[in-house]
Amino acid sequence: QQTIKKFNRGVFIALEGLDKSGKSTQAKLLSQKLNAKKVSFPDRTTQLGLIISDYLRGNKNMSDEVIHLLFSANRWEQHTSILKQLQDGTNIVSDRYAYSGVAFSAAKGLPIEWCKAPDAGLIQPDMTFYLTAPIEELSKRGDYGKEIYENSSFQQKVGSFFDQLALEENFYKIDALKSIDEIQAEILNRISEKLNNTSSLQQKKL
Ligand code: T5A
Ligand code: NA
Repeated sequence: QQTIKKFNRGVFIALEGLDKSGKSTQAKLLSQKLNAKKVSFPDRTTQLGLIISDYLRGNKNMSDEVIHLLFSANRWEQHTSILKQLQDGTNIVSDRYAYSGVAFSAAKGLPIEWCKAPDAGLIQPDMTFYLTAPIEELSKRGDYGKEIYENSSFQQKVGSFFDQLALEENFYKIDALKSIDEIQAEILNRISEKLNNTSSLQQKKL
């Protein structure tokens, strides 16, 4: 927190990765450590979020294009609020963000540039942590398989698109098989390392 106070706005951290890689677990811990506001995508509390949730549970059919645009719109719904909080000096931790949108829809066969387009203009996270591990290991975790995307062959494809996106700057790959505490410590170390070496935070857009 000491390190973060030197900036004129809050820090924006995103957690990304395969299903059951531990994003929500880490997002919760991290938001406590950074005294940050936690946001989650999909945000299932809005009207759009409820439709998305129905789709994920297999209760509603939609074309790949339509669900992709809804996921993006569901991020835009929160954008003004995220921007405002960052400007007010609040740190934000996001449990998934636009990279999930791209990786999941690209894995269905939609062109990657098409997938990125509706998120263009959203604020870019200062750091994105990508939790990854072999699908066979993650699929042993609690509740796996309840939603439509949670099958191994699809998750493999999603993983290969995440690997591609993770080559972008400010992405940090994390071994999701480490213990919860080890992962948390690694994330916190990376954050202090980066912020100690940064004099001002640029506000970049996707
Ligand atoms: N999606 C999402 C899109 O297609 N497009 C988009 O634009 C977006 C935003 C729902 C789906 O939507 C897709 C991606 C998803 O398929 P969701 O609501 O984030 O996304 O899904 P959830 O089911 O909530 O979350 P995940 O399934 O991805 O799980 P998490 O958050 O990665 O994992 P978590 O923390 O809940 O942990 C899972 C289990 O593992 C244990 C936990 O205790 C829990 O039981 N665990 C560990 N076990 C051992 N070692 C560790 N280090 C562990 N960390 C956690
Ligand atoms: Na989650």
